[in-house]
Amino acid sequence: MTELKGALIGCGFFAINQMHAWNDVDGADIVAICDRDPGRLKIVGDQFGIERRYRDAEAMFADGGFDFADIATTVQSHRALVEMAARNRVPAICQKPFAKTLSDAKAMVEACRNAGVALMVHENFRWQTPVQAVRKALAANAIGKPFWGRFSFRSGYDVFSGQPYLAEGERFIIEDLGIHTLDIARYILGDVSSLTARAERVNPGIKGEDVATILLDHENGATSVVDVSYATKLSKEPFPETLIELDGAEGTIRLSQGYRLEITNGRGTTTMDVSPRLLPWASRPWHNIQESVGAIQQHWVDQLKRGEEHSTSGADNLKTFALVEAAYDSAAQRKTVDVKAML
Ligand code: NAD
Ligand code: 89V
Repeated sequence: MTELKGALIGCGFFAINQMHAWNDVDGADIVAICDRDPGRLKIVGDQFGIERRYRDAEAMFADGGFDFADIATTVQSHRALVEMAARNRVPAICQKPFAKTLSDAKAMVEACRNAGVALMVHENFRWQTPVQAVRKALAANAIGKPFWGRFSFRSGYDVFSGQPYLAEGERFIIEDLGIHTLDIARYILGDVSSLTARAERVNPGIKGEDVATILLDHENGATSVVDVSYATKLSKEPFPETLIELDGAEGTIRLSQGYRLEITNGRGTTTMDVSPRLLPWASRPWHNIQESVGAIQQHWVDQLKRGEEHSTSGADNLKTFALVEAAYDSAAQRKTVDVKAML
């Protein structure tokens, strides 16, 4: 297989997972890295043996010599860096959240479309092994037509020590974590026509909301609830598991804590262990997320080589990002928001 050459921008907390995963991916290697912080550049460059190091992304694009850019910075720089990739005719992966606003995200999709380059959002949660197992069961018609769902992420895990910026933004859980849960809801039950949300802050030590409950009307007629919390202290901490309940005309699917999948239908009940693999470089409890990073990056390479659209292309992710904006709007105005009108 021809090796694609990649350049990674942003050598922070999460990029370490992406670099490990690039080592595992078939068909691509990282040949250059960039971070404006020299300390981070040295840590990642030394750990992964990357000689080409840049503090300025413009300088890295000017030198070229790579087939794609993997943007792993925080959201503030996403639009500028994606547009830089487009100007240089380089396909790009952009970490979630895609952009600061929906209009920025639309401009980014447009820039890449005009440049004729692929754009994928690193929205990895739909690639988690347990989520894939739920989607597979539904596709195999295990429960007939689904009419109701719940996608739930409730935790008391301290995410702030690894990612201090999460405590500082005006927006927190919907933008950072709910975005994944909303994407899973779309992936499993299809696109959303309207949405109603409530949000609140329980932890006084942070700026943004850490609890949200969102009611989704799916275009296929199903209703679902997305509920997310970082203020939920349980006897057994579930981080970072997304729990899923689906009711269909002919049965039910339950993905419960401990990666246990239960399917009930006319043939009885089957229970499966759908735990993610613990990769050699991974660590619990993050291994579920870490495995999905490898899966989405392999998908990037495979689709790029085939010249086919990615599952979480920029265009697809506009529909997830719109749910985030709609949720904030709905919670602030206490009204139902027409999501289709936003796209
Ligand atoms: P971080 O702050 O630890 O790292 C970001 C790095 O980017 C920093 O080292 C910073 O110096 C660098 N940077 C910022 N702007 C730059 C620019 N213009 N040019 C060069 N370098 C620049 O952040 P993080 O926790 O690693 O998060 C990065 C992104 O990953 C965020 O968007 C976050 O939401 C996302 N994330 C995704 C997942 C997931 O599962 N998909 C999990 C955690 C974080
Ligand atoms: O996946 C993420 O974006 C992370 C976390 C799981 C901690 O919310 O920020």
